[in-house]
Amino acid sequence: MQTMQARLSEILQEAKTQLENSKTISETESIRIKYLGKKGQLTEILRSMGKLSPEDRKVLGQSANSVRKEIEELLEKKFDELKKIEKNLKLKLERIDVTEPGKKISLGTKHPITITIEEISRVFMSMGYSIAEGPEVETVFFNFDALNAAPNHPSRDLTDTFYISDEILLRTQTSPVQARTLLKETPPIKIISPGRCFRCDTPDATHSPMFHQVEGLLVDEGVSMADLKGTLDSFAKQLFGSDVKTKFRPHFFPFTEPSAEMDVSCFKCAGKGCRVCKGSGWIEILGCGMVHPNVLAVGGIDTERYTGFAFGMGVERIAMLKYGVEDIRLFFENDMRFIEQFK
Ligand code: 2NM
Repeated sequence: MQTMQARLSEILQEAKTQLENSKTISETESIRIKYLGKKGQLTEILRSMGKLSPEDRKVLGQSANSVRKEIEELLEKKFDELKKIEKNLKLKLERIDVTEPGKKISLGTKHPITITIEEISRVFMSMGYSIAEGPEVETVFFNFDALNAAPNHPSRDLTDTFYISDEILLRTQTSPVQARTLLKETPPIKIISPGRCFRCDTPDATHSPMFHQVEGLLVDEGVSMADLKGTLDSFAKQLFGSDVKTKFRPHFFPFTEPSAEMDVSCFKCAGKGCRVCKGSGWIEILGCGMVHPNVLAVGGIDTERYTGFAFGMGVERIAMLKYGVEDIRLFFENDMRFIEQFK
């Protein structure tokens, strides 16, 4: 009984000294466990009191409880103190020096393909065309069937088109946007559809499996090939310079009849013949034609009342010609030294 009392004051003294010297929360926690934990020194004493007489148990119990209370209070004080120190340290470490000069925000530049799409779009918007958009993942129906491409048309081949499934593919041109518009709207229709297209091509200087197109469609009463020629000649003059000439050569597309390709006189050498026009004085820039009645009919358009023209051009090709870029792959390497030259 006497020794247990002595042991209690010893424990209190020891705990006090250790807590005074404790410098961290985890160290303090070990002290707590050492004295008050399940197998702690004080806990042991409280447990062993069962063997004492009731009178002794009462006296010792009171002292043991007051020692426990005191240790608990010291622990709480210590934990509070250490938490405050840790918090201050954290605040000090995380302090922001608001007087430091800010980080420079570097502005990006528009991609040359974006610039070219915007230039082409601006010309057609000035003529009253609106911009239509549609999905890059398309149905075989809108990409081919609705555009009068025969089931055996070579462009439908698995080696030319990226199929997702039998019915779903990556659009090979933006004309499905126009097929969708024909179904949705009634004439007069006057739209262009800029956007990304996909074809299975091995990349080289002039081919990329991902590229961009701007296509256009106009449907109204009394639209003729003369309207097509006037529109596209005006477009060429606005994009390449008012002194370029245009010429139309017969061609074939499934979705137009008759179809043509349009050349512009070389804006580099004014038609004399140079590297850009490969000596011919002319540069091919787009395909066009009068919309095939089958295409109008699928779109629910009355082919007795309405006619239309359509055209399509490759954006990369036009950007390469305009900016003198000799390799299409440069557009997609994302090398800022290249991209930044088109500010
Ligand atoms: C071209 C060339 C000629 C074209 C046709 C249509 C539609 F949907 F109206 F039938 N959209 N685009 C077209 C016509 C596209 O690209 C070389």
